[in-house]
Amino acid sequence: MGKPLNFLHLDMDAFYASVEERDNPSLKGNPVIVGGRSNRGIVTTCNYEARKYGIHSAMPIFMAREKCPHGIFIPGRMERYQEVSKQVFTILRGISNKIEPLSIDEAYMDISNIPLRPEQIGDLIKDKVLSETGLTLSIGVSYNKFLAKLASDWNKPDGFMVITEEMMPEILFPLSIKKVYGIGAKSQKRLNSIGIYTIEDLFSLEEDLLIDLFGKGGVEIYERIRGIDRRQIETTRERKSIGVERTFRPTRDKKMLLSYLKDFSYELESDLDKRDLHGRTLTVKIKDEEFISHTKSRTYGHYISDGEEIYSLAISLFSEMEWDKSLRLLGVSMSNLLDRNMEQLSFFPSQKNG
Ligand code: TTP
Ligand code: MG
Repeated sequence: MGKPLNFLHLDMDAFYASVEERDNPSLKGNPVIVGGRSNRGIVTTCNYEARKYGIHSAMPIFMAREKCPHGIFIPGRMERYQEVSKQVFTILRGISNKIEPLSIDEAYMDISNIPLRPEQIGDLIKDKVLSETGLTLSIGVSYNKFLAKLASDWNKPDGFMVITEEMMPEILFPLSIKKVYGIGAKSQKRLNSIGIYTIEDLFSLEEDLLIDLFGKGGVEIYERIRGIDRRQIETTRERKSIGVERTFRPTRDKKMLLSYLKDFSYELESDLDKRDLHGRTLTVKIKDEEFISHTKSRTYGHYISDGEEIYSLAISLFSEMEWDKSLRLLGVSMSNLLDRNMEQLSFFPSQKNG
């Protein structure tokens, strides 16, 4: 039988570009590139039409223009993508609330309690997302996280792939080593230089050699390509806090600091939205130029997730903090979290503790 196929990973296809096409159907069929406002910027993403010209994320815009002069270049509307992401996550949560969001367009779903075959679950998710948002996504199902994520990337766009224990490890052999999480561009080069290009090549390396090359990460790589991955899906309920913080050049300019605080508050709102959480305790953290940290927290009588409200509460916490040196870090976080769907009835009658 093989191990149960409890892990589903899904990822929206050419997400920002697809949202642009959906909102403006006249773009359909054209290469659409989303990215920087000027030629100096970089490509955030592009649709599959544009990928035919060799354009990809992180490529400089001027280069993309060279490759595809008739492409349609769009600066991008982050707020809109957040909004659509929220819509997608709401649909997903209607199917199962055992969800671990990974990014704006990507999540794991624990499907162990859904009494349907993986193909049926895949169709259900795809149909619902397509009918409610007009967007397509790709899905991978397997017996662990690593393989589910690899599977969702198998036949994008609108892909669906199942990797069972019986298919392992041979199914992975032809893939490039860059498909292995933890092998970035640099490591890829280093491995290429010793003649390792595919997962099959990688498979022939001893664990000790991988440890020499990648440190502790080497063990992970050794295990992953053999189908060993013990990570569980961490649904939002187990999270203790969620926050946004960033380091910057030391400054004591209050206006600037408040504008950071504002940005972080809205980012926190969107992170909470994505995970369908709200919280009762807000914390503001600062670190001064001498690396001394301070935090200030307050617990409120109601649950909060609205960016405007977070911002105004964060301002009062911040103004109560004492700091006389320049600050190099600012952060806001929410704890005492609660799943907003805690009471919501499950979509599937036989789903237990779902
Ligand atoms: P991805 O899922 O990596 O890319 P994608 O959805 O555009 O395309 P694919 O079909 O291959 O999944 O990223 C999701 C969104 O995140 C993407 O639409 C834009 C954004 N993004 C960045 O902002 N910077 C980046 O470097 C990448 C890769 C994506
Ligand atoms: Mg995507």
